[in-house]
Amino acid sequence: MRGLTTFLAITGLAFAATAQVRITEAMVNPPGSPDAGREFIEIQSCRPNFSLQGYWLIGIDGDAIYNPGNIHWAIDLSSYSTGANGLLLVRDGSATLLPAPADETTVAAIQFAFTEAGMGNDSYTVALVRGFTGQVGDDIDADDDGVIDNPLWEEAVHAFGWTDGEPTGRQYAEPLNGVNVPESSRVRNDGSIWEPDGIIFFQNGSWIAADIGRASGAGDFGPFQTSNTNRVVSGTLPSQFNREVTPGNLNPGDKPAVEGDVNCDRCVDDADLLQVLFNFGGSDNATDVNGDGIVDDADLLIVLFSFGSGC
Ligand SMILES: [Ca+2]
Ligand SMILES: [Ca+2]
Ligand SMILES: [Ca+2]
Ligand SMILES: [Ca+2]
Repeated sequence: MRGLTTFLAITGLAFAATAQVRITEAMVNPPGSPDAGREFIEIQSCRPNFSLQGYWLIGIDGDAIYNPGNIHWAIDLSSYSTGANGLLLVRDGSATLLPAPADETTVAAIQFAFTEAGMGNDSYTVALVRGFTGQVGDDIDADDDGVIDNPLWEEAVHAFGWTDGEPTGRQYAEPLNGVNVPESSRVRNDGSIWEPDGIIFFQNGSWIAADIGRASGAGDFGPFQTSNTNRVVSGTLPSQFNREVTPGNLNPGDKPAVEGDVNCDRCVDDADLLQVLFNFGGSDNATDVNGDGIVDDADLLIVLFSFGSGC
């Protein structure tokens, strides 16, 4: 009976799309200036050393003076793979942000990756997409109403965004499978709106978007910490989290990538096995563990050899 129950429970999961890569942390507006050279975006894959062929990070302007929907910058991640812990840290400079990234993390240091002035500190969206077909300066929102009318990607994977309190400010993260940080949660006592400097996503589904300052004794390159007051929290933050910003390191409470983990719960068990079996002979991207375009016995063997890992 237990087998049948498990089978039925898994059947529902087997067809749920599971993103293999997520944005895990970003700092758009570091304390002090200039921003450029000290910003970062961190992403994590469910499985280690994951090829990012076809993945792009893009910045989307939301402020009226910059044309809402304008592609501000676009980074092709195709030549990168995540590290053994699943992390890729995208940096716009080579000077290390503290704490230093883990040895297992892949670091992509690209000068002016987010433009020479850095990511916008106003109404702004950052998205992770697959199959980006546009270029910098293209407009995904011709009439600036906040609704995407010109999608330039095959698949929207994850995103975050916010507005800065101006009525014409736009954000695009929710239709990109991401999070718009609500403006109603960011009202100061005097009625003005504060914009987050960064966001941290945790594997338990919670996230925090907050102002970011220097930790005690920190210089321009960190360590940084999230504000105690200007912060928006969704869900229950992990008990291990103590306000730290951790570019290129696992977020507190999070687990590293696990070989053979198909459904992204950082544990290889019968759920992963069944997902491979249900997709056997197909080309489901999430289930194609070795990335050769087909779900077959090679993928099955990887899952079997990893059975129990991370659990
Ligand atoms: Ca910035
Ligand atoms: Ca526009
Ligand atoms: Ca799993
Ligand atoms: Ca395969």
